[in-house]
Amino acid sequence: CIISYRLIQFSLGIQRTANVVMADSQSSFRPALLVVDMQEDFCPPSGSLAVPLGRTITPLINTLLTLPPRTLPLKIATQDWHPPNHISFAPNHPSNPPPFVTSHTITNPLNPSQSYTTLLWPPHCIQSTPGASLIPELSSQHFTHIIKKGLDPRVEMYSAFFDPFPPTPTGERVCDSGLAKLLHDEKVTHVYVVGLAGDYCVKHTAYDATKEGFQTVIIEEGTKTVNPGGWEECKKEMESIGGVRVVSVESEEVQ
Ligand code: VGL
Ligand code: ZN
Repeated sequence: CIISYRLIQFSLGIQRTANVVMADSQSSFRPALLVVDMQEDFCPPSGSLAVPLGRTITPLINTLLTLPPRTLPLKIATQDWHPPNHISFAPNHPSNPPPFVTSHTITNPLNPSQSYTTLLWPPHCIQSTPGASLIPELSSQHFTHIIKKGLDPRVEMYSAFFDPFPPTPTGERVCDSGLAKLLHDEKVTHVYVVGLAGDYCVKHTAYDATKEGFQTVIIEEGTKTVNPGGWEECKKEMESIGGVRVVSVESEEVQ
């Protein structure tokens, strides 16, 4: 089909980028694929926080996962991995009616003067439950690393890198998944992000990837959003404010 044809073109684009950039001794190209939160609870039909059409991106992700290590050396899965008392779960705030509609203020455990208001969600991806497992149709045998996120009950963690609060002056953070260190240690230059959900965890993961200095690309057909109507706006924000490139494998090759 046209999508898989374009995807192969896209993959060849990654290879071509590698060849071109490596020929230029000034720079290098070492890509990593981040597959964000492809978990049962984020997928229809039975996920507690199912993203519309969430399962349908799996074939495209599996095609990327079968690229050989010399083309794509790092293939990293992330898993939202919450304790039952996590702050983002609506029922943990009984004064609020569930879910989505209500918001809650989260305060920085390391600096009580910092706080922000955010959404609450149905309980999802509770550690070691079936809902937290990666969906079985994902070719998980190809992952080189699996990173867990959202373990601290006190803070939200959409990004696979860090909680949303800035580090303290001494560099302390509430949560650090170790992903930044892994990518820096591996001398990664480019990060390709796919998975769920485009308007939450994929977006915040991509923002942190750019802040960490990686050339960051979201593959549009490799993600789905909680709010499909907001995707065009979301893309504009990510590109203009976040420095993230959003590419469509249907219409564009990596260059
Ligand atoms: C996510 C809401 C809550 C996500 C995680 O993976 O996008 N969304 N927790
Ligand atoms: Zn979550």
